[in-house]
Amino acid sequence: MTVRVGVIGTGMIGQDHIRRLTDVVTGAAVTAVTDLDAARAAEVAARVGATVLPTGAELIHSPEVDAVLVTSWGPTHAEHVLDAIAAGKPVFCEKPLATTPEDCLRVVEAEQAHGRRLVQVGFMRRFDAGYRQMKEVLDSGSLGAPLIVHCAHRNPTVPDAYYSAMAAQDTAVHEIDVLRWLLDDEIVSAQVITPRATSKRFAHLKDPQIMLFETAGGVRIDLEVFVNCQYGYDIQCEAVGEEGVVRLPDPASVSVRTAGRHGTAVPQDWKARFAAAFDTEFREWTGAVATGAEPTGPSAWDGYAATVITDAAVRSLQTDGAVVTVGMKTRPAFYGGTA
Ligand code: NAD
Ligand code: ISE
Repeated sequence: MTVRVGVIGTGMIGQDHIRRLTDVVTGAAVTAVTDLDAARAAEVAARVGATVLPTGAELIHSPEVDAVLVTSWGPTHAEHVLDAIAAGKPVFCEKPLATTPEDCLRVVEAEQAHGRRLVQVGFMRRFDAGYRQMKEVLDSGSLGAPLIVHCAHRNPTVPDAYYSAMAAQDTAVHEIDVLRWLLDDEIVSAQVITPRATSKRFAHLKDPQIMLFETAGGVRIDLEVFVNCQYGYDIQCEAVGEEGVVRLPDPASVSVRTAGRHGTAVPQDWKARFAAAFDTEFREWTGAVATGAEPTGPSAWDGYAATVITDAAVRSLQTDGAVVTVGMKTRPAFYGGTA
């Protein structure tokens, strides 16, 4: 069966996922698109032979659409995801699931009322080969209990519209999700402290930021978010256990020796760094949809958890580094597991 996907939002990542669904993933086709910018939607639709529909609601309810991909702006996500649940259609929503915990909970409640999982949230790091290898090692117990995790999330630069709270909301949110999954543990507090700011940023921005998280099990996490590091897109993660350390591998890259130096390339953006993870994410999602199975990737609950933890980090940033307790609801049995 070919899964017919309708895409809401044909901007940067929408176009990348449309290319992926068309050229990389087998068993899927993009049959309908919509965008507030009708000209952009028409141009993208023409590339893949899709129909342009005027609104997200019409796309979701179209008989040409089996499953929905939401790649519009964050504040519009909840409305489209709720509409897809009401239509009983599987929906893949790029992060964030919603921009407020309340809207995330509306999705969680609607999905439970529907009775089976329909929602997957676009936290693609869970599909990255390196993070999956790290999880295997941690789950095997060979390192004993994890104690500390050191992380860094560095971008070469960000646009002028990026503001300080986005370091948590847009950037660290990926570590927040992947660390809950890696450790199978919940984050219970957040603290954000700011060293001297780099001169290579817009004046309004606090960059870099150091984020400290604690889990229910007592693991301490430190995360450097530095979005104007200049040299590349660099993701680091090292978990320290009682009996050893596991480290995220750098992406495979040839090593070059020339002019008295020895080095390897650093990716320049997240699209290149996580290209294979995005491919796997969509292969697995469309594979589940094709067989009528529930999605196994990040759930609506994971989307809720990420937004609540992100909010705690933003509150800490806004209160000069206070330690903020994460006020998360109890996880419903519907979503299984602990984190
Ligand atoms: P973008 O601005 O390039 O594209 C968004 C598009 O959605 C625009 O064309 C806009 O006109 C359209 N749009 C907005 N609201 C709409 C609505 N209600 N109906 C129809 N069209 C609508 O943004 P982007 O960079 O592609 O980001 C989109 C989403 O993807 C964001 O939520 C962002 O956080 C997420 N994202 C995720 C990753 C990742 O690594 N997983 C990376 C980048 C972006
Ligand atoms: C961007 O929005 C993403 O989602 C990327 O994956 C992330 O690494 C980057 O820092 C964000 O700005």
